[in-house]
Amino acid sequence: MREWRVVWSRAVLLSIMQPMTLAELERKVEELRAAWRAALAEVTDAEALEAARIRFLGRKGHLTRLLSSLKEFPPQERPHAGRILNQLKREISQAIEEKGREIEQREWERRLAAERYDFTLPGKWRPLGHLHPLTQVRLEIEDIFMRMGFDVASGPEVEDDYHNFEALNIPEDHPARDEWDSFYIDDTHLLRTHTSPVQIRVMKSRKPPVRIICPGRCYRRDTPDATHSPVFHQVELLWVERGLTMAHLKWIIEEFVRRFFGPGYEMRFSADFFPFTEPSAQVHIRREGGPWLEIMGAGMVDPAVLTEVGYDPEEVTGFAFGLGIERMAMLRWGIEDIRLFYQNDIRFLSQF
Ligand code: 2NM
Repeated sequence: MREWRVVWSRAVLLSIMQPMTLAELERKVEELRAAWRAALAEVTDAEALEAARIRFLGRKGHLTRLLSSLKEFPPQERPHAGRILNQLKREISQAIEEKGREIEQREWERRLAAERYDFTLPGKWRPLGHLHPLTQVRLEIEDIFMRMGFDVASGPEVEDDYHNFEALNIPEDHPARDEWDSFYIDDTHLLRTHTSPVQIRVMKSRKPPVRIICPGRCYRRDTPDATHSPVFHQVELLWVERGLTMAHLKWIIEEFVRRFFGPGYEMRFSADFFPFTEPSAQVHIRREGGPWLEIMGAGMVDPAVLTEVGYDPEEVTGFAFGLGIERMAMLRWGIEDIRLFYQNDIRFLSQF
């Protein structure tokens, strides 16, 4: 048996579907405009606005559907049909943009009212601490010498006679021991009077070349006054290597003065005596027209000290110096009483 299939031609379809007339389109456009205005009136937030946009302008939206019927109008009616549809489309698009801005503005105002941040108010003052002036000076000195290739070494503050005195060529009953009035813990232990014992320990544990600085706390049994404190801080430097001379020592000190105090200082070495160096010197600096200021003691390490730590003084030489951190700080800032550093008076400390 033969099957029959009905084939609908475009012409037949159109005649059945009865294409829209212009008047009908105008009516629909007006209905849609009214529907849009009603929908818009209901919109109060961004989500609702987006939903309305999709309903009217989306791919399957009311207006989009009407626009796609344009092609069914005879060519002479299309311009008019297009115009009224596009007018509505423009109205809707503009309304969406305006409403969007309005919603954003209202949201901003709501947040301003609710959160009430006033960015023009002055902030709360939170004082920031800072390092103690002696710490600042110590770190700066460490930095200067580390850049020149020196290691920072440290050791015990409670020392024995041997490391604090004997190894440094200061035998018992030597009159020089009186220069370092010390705090003894028991018969053979004391609070170190300088950081030199650290250098003895380092030399005994390493082969030359040795390039170190030893910053640290030291103790001497002094009566406190403007320039003496029973607790104070030192940095000692030591360089031991083949061929070192006093000239190298002078260069290192000159370089230190330039970096710590700045340019324009004159330097003077004068003879002094320390049991652990030979020759020994004290070092002064002065600025044009200013007074000479003593900044440190220095010298070539005594052959007896080199021998004691197991080095051969025929093979290597060394130089050393010792400076007081308090003294450096007092010179830098014009502080006249060493005791100010230890009184923890914030009016003093906060100036640095
Ligand atoms: C100073 C002055 C001169 C010094 C010497 C040594 C050592 F351990 F190498 F022998 N350490 N520190 C020295 C030399 C210290 O202080 C005013």
